[in-house]
Amino acid sequence: MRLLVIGGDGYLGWPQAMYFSRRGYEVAVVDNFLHRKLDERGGTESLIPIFPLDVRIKAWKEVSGAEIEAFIGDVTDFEFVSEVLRSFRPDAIVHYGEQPSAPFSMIDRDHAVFTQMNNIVGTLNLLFAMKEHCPECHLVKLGTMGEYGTPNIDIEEGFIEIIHNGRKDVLPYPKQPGSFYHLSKVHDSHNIMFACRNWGLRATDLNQGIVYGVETDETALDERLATRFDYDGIWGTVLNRFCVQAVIEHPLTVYGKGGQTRGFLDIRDTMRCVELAVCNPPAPGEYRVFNQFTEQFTVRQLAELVKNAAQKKGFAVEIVQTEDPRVEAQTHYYNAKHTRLIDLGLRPHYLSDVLLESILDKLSRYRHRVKKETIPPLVDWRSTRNPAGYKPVTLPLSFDNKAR
Ligand code: USQ
Repeated sequence: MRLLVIGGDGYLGWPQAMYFSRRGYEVAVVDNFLHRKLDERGGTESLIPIFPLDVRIKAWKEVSGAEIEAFIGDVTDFEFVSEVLRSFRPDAIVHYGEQPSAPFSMIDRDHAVFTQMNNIVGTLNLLFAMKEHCPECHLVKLGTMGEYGTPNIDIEEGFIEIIHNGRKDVLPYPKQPGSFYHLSKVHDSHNIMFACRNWGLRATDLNQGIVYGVETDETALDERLATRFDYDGIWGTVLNRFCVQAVIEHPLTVYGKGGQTRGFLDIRDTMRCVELAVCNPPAPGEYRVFNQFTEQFTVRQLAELVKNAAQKKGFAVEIVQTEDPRVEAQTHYYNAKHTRLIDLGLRPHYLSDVLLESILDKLSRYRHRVKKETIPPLVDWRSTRNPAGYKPVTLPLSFDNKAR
């Protein structure tokens, strides 16, 4: 099977490409190095050193004997996407290639516009290119649990049955996202659903929760295969941030009351969930949604778990309640369904003390690389002013097309 991973240089995309390659798929990756570029511009950096894509691909060949092809370019460029699909002819496309950060999208107008243009135009181009060059191909698109927000009722997997004035229908679940980034994923979902209905394309929208973890079976094979690990106030997600904070004995930054509840999953389960989606494609014309997470936690629960694991390792860790920079419910009802991937065969890796301790062990080897000044959350959801001199972004960013 020919599989294209868009965003194949990223935190999830790179391990996903190796995961499929190891299992006999013919894999190609697409990337424009957006995250590496934005790191350079913003002074952020992966905690774990990451090697240039060409070095990664060579190392993978050495270690596994398998080839991964690379297409360097931007999916907001329609000619480029068309050419990739025309020449590679994928059976499935795994689309990770978007700007992934909510705080980034809330910096100011520039960053909101950049996020939505980059994400929505990229996905729309892909849909048109699929229609033209590979209409049978299965699109597996990374969406987010954040599309739903935090409603005061159970969250279903994509659709909800509604009875209104005596009539019944199954309709898309209401979307109440909490940032311009999460909104970009909502808009993508609508465009993908429309393309399936209108053109008979097939797609799986994976509404993924917050991923944590440093290692997969493949990244662990060689240090040149490591994936990125972000911990700063823009790119780092909550549990990964807490783990890095713990190993430098920085107080754990719980925003507000810490009752914010979200779905979480281990990075190794992301790999498997995407494989399950790819191996069980929907029918032509079908648009389906899987809620991709394995457990729910509040932010405070996570802070307590990290604190306990860190204390066992001898780190002196405190939890501080800082002012919440986001506009979000700090305590709320949350019960999201997530059975469809389990039904397909997912066996989750649940969060445990042992796992947390092994993550802390690994991270502590790199703690000298932490840039403490990047940890505080500087982006204020209530303000439309760029708070800390983040450089303006415009599309398209100019990229040198080297596999750096
Ligand atoms: N939070 C803290 N302290 C921190 C960082 C975050 O209390 O130091 C809180 C936030 O206020 C929020 C929650 O933790 O309530 C989650 O924040 P996050 O930064 O870990 O995650 P989020 O911004 O929602 O976005 C991340 C990924 C995104 C993905 C999404 C899945 O960046 O790409 O789509 O998780 S989900 O959250 O399910 O929508």
